[in-house]
Amino acid sequence: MTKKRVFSGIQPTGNTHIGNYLGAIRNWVARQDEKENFFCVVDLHSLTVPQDPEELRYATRAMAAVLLAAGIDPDKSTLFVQSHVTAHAEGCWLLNCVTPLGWLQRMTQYKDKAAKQESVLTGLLDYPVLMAGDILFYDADEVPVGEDQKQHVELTRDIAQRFNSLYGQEFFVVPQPIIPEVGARVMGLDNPTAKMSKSSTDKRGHAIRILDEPKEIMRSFKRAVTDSGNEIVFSADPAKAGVNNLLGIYKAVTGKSESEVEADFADARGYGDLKKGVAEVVIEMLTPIRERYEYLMQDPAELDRLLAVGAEQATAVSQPKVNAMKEIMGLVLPK
Ligand code: ATP
Ligand code: LTN
Repeated sequence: MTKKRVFSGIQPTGNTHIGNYLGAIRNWVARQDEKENFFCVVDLHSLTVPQDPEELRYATRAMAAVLLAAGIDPDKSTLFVQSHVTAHAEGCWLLNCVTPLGWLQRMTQYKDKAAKQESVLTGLLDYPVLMAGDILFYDADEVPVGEDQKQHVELTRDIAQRFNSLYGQEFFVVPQPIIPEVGARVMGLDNPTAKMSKSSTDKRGHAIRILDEPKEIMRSFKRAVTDSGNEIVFSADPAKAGVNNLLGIYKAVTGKSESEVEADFADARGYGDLKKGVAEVVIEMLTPIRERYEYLMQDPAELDRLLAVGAEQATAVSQPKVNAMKEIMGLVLPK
């Protein structure tokens, strides 16, 4: 049986956090053997909000190192940087010309991010079309992402179906979002009603970053917002969102069931013990990743070499697909 093809991406905006790890990266690593994998550091997506050029350049290599440190194996998966494969930007234009504007204006991520910008860039609105291309140019069957990206994968399906019906053939594979059962939506420690996000990590106490030192992880959990009660149980009560988030993180990290998690904290003397218990399992999970990251970042030439191999493999798949699109759409291919 041929393996299902997987595509996923992550922005090199620094500050990779446990939400990214539990919601996405960990699941990419876990299923690497069963699938044919393409993982992409989506630097072009990062440009949709203003970036410092030097920081973006650093963060792109750093993100590749984080993915390798987390267990992405270049012998099993193609790991590459989006801008190294020109088919993405080229094919995005072609998809722009079949995507109705109204579909993009309805995207919740666009509305949220646009509300935070003084001047909204065209690229921010077009972000989901670039993402659709990432997925469609590889004929990916599955797209493992956190909950917040579900709407973008659904839009990708709509764009694929529209193209297929406009040009009268099954040209694009219509992909499925794969959302994990646990860890799909880790909330901010400072505000458990908003998702943990890279762009908010400048605020102290918002996120646990993958590269945080143990002391910092413990400190951030100790500061996490909870409530004035002392009951340590899973709950849908909005007033208990902080405790629920901490228990959810513990559950995702340990793989235990909800009743096992609650049993682990049955003797806790209060939220202090809960925070310490969660911090300990997170520190244990992240320490080997941080150590491998530090090792990999000592050899940027080797990182660049791995990314060049990845770009070549990715180009071999996506450029022929974009060329075929051009042909279907009526463009003359150069001889
Ligand atoms: P930004 O805040 O800059 O938009 P982000 O934290 O959402 O960034 P992305 O690079 O956009 O990070 O997302 C990478 C992957 O991590 C995606 O699959 C996304 O769904 C997942 N992800 C992001 N935040 C969370 C979260 N809080 N919980 C679970 N998964 C998440
Ligand atoms: N928008 C995604 C990142 C992303 C992506 C993709 C994810 C860009 N292209 C293709 C899956 C497949 C995000 O995580 N914010």
